[in-house]
Amino acid sequence: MSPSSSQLRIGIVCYPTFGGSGVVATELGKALAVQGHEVHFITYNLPVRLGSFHPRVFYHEVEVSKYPLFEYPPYELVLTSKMVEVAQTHNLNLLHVHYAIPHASAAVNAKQILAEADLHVPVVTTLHGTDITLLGKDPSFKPVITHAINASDAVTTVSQSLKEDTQRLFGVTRDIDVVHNFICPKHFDRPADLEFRKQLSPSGAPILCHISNFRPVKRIDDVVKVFAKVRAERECTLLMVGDGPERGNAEALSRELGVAEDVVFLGKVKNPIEPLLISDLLLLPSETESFGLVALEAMAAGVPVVSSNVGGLPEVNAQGKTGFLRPVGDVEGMAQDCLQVLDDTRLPAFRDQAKGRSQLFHIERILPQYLAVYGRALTLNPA
Ligand code: GMT
Repeated sequence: MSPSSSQLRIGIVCYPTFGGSGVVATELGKALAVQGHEVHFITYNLPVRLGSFHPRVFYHEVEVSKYPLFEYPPYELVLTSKMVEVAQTHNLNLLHVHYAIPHASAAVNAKQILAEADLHVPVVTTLHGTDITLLGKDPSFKPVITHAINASDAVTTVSQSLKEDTQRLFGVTRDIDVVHNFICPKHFDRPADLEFRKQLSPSGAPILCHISNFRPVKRIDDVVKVFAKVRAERECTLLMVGDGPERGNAEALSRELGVAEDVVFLGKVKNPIEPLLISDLLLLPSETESFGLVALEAMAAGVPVVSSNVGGLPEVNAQGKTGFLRPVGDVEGMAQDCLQVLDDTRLPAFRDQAKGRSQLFHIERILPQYLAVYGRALTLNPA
């Protein structure tokens, strides 16, 4: 039986942190294992969403030595060696790497080393966004990212918009498959923690929520400014979930704008579903967003989204149905949109439409698309 038609042994490389790319990679790996494939995560820390034991899932830690000569520890090289070792030991059929730098470039190097030992392991690269839209603008990475994209056996992007950005910024002409990010609806099938909601909003006033890594690209100041305008019109609470470099500024701004009493900074949480289940609206005014996984997660929790209209967000958030979209920085417009969504007579329809649309991104629709990409990469590289 050819590997493309049987159960596969797949190496998955991702960032193990809270970011969307790591979440997508981890949930994909778990879903592949449920289908009977063997999945080997290769990364420097246990992925946050991996959690407890899953049958057919293995974790291989990449440890960089602290040799004093290394002012900059060579993580990419150690990762490459680890991929080679895991591929040889577990007879991997395929490497699926998430994020171009350094994962895709390490993988194409590993593939070459393995080929010298007559082991043919195709590389599937999934581009997630900042690897293209932010790092792609940095000339110091460009040759390496371009090579990694061209030398991969298959490349996927998480939105049509990111595919176009990749072609434009890197002059890439090769085939790229768009495979949208996904949700596992069963994760959302649980009751909201009403005690938690009551603590945040004792009067029952709406809760607006923002979840991110608080990096400049998320425009955290806009979140606070939009909230201040909405708060001037009606009682509400802002729940800020996550942490990062912009948190201090956002805390200061909420004091400056006189809304600090109604803003709760929760910090990092392992899983955003709990705060989403007690929220009425997600605010995502990002500067760029290749997909906006958190917007999809909000929708799956029945929470409408007010977002910017950049990147892949229009592929997720449907104008006037699951929420609204505005140009980056349109704080006034976003505040108006929030008030419309939160209108008691309209909110239930927005909630239903958000949940309904999220089903288009059901893992059961997306997983076969990845398997089709794997199948093609394997056909190009017969063992
Ligand atoms: O948003 C971030 O800064 C994290 C980053 C990541 O690498 O995890 O997110 C990117 O990948 C996500 C998963 O595919 C996408 O949903 C996010 O839109 C994308 N972030 C940006 O494009 C800014």
